[in-house]
Amino acid sequence: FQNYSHSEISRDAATIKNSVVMHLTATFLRTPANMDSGDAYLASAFSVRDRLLQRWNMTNEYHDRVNAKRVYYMSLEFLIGRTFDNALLALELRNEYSKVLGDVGFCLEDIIDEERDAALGNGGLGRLAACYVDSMACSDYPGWGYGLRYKYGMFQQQIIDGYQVEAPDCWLDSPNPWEFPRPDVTYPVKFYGHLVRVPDSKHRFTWESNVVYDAMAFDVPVPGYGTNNVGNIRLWSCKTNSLFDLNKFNAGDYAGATGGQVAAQILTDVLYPNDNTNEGKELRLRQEYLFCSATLQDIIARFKKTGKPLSELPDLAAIQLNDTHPTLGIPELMRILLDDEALTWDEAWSIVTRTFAFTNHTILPEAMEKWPVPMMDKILPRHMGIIYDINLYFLQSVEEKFPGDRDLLRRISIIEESNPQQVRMAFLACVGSHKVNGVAAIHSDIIKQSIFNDFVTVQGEDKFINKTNGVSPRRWMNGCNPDMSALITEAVGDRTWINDLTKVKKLEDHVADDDFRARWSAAKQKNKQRLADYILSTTGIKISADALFDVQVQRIHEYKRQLMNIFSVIYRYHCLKQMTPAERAKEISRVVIFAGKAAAGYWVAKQVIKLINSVAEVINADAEIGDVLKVVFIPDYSVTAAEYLIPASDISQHISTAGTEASGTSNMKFVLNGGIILGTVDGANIEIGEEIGEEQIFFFGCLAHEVGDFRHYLRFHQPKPDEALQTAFDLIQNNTFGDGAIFQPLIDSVLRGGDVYLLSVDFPSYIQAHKAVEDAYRNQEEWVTKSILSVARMAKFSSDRSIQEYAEEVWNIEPVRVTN
Ligand code: 26V
Repeated sequence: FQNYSHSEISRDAATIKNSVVMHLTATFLRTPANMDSGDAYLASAFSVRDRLLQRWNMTNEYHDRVNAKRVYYMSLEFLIGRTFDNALLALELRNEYSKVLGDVGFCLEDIIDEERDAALGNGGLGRLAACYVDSMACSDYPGWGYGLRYKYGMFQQQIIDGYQVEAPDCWLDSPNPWEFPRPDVTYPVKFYGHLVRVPDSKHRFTWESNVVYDAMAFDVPVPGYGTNNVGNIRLWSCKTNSLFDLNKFNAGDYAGATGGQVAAQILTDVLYPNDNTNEGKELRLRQEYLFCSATLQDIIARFKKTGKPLSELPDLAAIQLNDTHPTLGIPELMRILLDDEALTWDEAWSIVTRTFAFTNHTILPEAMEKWPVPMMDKILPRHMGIIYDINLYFLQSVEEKFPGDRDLLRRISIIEESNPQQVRMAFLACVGSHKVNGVAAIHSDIIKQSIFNDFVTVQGEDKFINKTNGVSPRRWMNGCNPDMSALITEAVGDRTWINDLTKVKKLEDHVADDDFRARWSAAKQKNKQRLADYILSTTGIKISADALFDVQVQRIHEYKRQLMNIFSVIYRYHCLKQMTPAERAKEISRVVIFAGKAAAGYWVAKQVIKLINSVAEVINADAEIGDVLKVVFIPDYSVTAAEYLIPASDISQHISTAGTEASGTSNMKFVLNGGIILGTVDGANIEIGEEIGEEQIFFFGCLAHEVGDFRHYLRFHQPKPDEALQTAFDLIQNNTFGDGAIFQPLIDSVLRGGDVYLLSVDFPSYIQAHKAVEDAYRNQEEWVTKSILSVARMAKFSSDRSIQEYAEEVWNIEPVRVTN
């Protein structure tokens, strides 16, 4: 193997064909004569992965050789979606594979459709992680994602009788071409047990326990577009071999012998599908620790290969915590440095705080992670001790700066003095990190004024920064919207905009070009027809692609206010019914599209889904209304469904109560695909408005700083719904959409529950905003102008920009161009 080199596999049709046939016959024991489209997908995917593997080896070898500083993005969620098409585009082999597959009678689109989503995430936070590793790969940053390989990802949503029903996501039932098992990369992870102090040491313990699990690595390649760089997401799976009980087996107790295996597997069996609520389940804590321990052991093992002293770890590794879920990485690194490496506390703490940084993604109180001290102490006795010490030294430093302020110490302590005591994970993450960031400007301001207010006082303002989210132009423009992308390529002159989105500015030069505008509209129209077909095939509902497509797709949550949206649909239905046929004929036809999952235990959210489906059923069957108004709930929202939906929207709704949506990322995706936002002054909507200009966005509703007063007022006063909202309530209550009683709790959440999300406050301006949208849509010429100008001004929202900011201001890493 002396002359082994990474020379590229040839890209001609014959080579591609040979490699597909080789995999078909040798990997899957099929022949060209008996293959179906599933076989064709697998064989093609494996042949593409050969190429990725080659670049992947080259990347890692190169980074090792030059001792590149790496960033590790630790996240319990990676919402990846499909990989095949993404990889074909990255390798610029899409046309070649299309031709080769076409020659044997397959259509590439159908083959692509054979792949199942990797849905290892709930929503925004998990998808952001996937966009960020994509950007690292494309921008040549040496970066890895670390996560868990759940056997069951995000549940599949079925709609039965209008209700959500959950089914398991068995995504690993068929072979997964996009993962490489690494049995050689396996680490033991301990739980429970007891501590023995190492004699004559202050901070050094031996942790003894018989409960040891093995975490084994699976690597998922992240193809970089326009570069040899291939990133990696390393996912841990709980392995079971060491738990096989030979004594029981020899005694004939076969089931008992593998009992340990069953218990071990559970740790990585299932993704917690609970977006934004912390349940405090013991299994979740064990899952988080398995993840953190395996990841930190792996990072240290890689660092040690450099032969450098551990004091230099922060020079070669940066670790980003994606929310508090991986926060145990902080005490875990302390444990390794103190107990295994025998460093002093101060040495260890300096290394830890220079290595970690932390991103906060929500301020909803119910999402804040807290763990009962007794639970933590039982499962992770060593870490509990380390957390106590971290807290002790931290509080001592606070006391030194602000002597005698007992209330400050109580407020800022990592340990909450409740019964039982709780570990506040956000505070632990903050104390153990050198930078803390929010995900949009407004959100980063809010966290400084609320949850981290005392920390700003104690640790200084500079530690708290903003990194506005972004999304990958590869998947969310070039991949999902080929026709619009071709127009951008034409305007820019080449395809470089895909890795440098500042170039879309060039579109402004074409905004007055009639031919260009016509093709821009035609691209949108084609996407709308594609979505109409998709809706017909998934729901049986026939819609007209000539209607205005009004889309709200995201997790179902009270703060996102899908309820306000459906109330407005009901009001609109009422208005249409009052009109004469001649009047109705003058109205803008509209299709209101919803999709999204509710957490399995979130009853109110599930009732909202039922209400949407009940309203849809009545309106869609009303012959008098016809195409003027249609309502669709698309089941089982996913990354792949989003790739159909987003390019097809005319307007999309991002209507959270001001101050509650940290950023939102689909808002960026819709506008990047020429859609217009109807939204509140919240999250990244605000910055999108600043970039594209207020004429290009429809804002409504109260402002974040007004929310407190309204809520306070509504705690003591019944809300007064305006006529429109009252009309919607009346229609529901007089059984227009089936038994109104089942929806009374939703109405009561407004009328009797304090209207926490301020539906009654924002409804009048919401209805006004809808009118403004319709008026604007009537003028199609102006609408197209808005659409083109919006895309032209959206460069800021590429995740490449976000990642560059993190790299320069948080991680202190530089791009490394991988060469042979
Ligand atoms: C919390 C928990 C609690 C424990 C169980 C599992 C679980 C999963 C997720 C969460 C909180 C997720 C917070 C979140 O997803 N935030 C969203 O992050 C997006 C990316 O920054 C942002 O665009 C959204 O506005 C924000 O809601």
